[in-house]
Amino acid sequence: MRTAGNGRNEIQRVRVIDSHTEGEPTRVVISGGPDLGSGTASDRLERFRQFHDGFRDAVINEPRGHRAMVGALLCEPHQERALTQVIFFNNVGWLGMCGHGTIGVATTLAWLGRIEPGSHRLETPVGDVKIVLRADGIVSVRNVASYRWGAAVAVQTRHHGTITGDVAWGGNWFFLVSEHRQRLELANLEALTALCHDVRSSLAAAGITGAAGAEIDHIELFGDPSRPDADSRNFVLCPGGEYDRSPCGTGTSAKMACLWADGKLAPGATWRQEGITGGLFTGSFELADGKVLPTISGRAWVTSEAELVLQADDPLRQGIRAP
Ligand code: PYC
Repeated sequence: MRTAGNGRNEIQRVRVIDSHTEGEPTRVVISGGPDLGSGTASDRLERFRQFHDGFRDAVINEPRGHRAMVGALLCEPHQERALTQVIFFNNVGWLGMCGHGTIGVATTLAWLGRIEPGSHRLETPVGDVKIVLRADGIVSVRNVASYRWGAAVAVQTRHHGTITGDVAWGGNWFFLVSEHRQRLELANLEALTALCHDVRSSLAAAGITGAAGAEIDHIELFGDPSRPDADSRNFVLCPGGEYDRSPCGTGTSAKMACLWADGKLAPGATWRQEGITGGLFTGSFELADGKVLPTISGRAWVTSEAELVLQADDPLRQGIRAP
């Protein structure tokens, strides 16, 4: 960490680049982050979790960030063939993978002149992903293998009756619901958020999980698209209680795994997922070992370059921790 000061008020400076991917913000830490030692991305994530949770709060939460922001910490890769390691984090914890965040990282590295159009490999705590940066700025992400874990799982919720959905992995755990009787519009944000919270807590109370007891911490609702070039529109509630402004890369991966399992989408066919703010991800997949290998494409735009300042005597040096 880069620090400077007079000892009484030591200053930590963290250089970040912010972008949004189809509406959803990513804050890439370029320098000033914690030293997480060496090893794989999951080794480093463990150290991040154990010893540097305050850094996560300082970078993401107010007053330097906001609840919807996703952070990306870049680390030296473990394998020679990889470009970088990336650990994604949010207002309450960590993400296994993040589709919109990966597009944000690629766009940020291109902005810095660190990558050229072409293909690059990134290491994440849940596996390697491949990115292809095109000359027009579109980034494709070949995500980790995705699969449906539970089909038509019914959960008795506290306030919304029985809700049925699929449990699927797309780099994070999702509960995907098509029958929800809600309008998928931002004007209906409060009701959508309340429903998703209810579903999430009801899944946990009922002991419905992903593989190995993993918590299902993303709830994804589907409805008809509003744009003519999309197949579907979604609303995704993220673990920290904020909604994804983008169509959610890992959620779109989970969706394609379910569509394939239902015989509704074939390898190589295109799925165009609209997000709740109107952005679009284009997806397709190949099959490998009975699992879906999704590719998601979208665009990010850099919104700011900044240096965060963390002063030792600032009572909010570590931000306002999410409740
Ligand atoms: O794009 O995968 C995604 C994502 C996960 C949480 C927010 N965005």
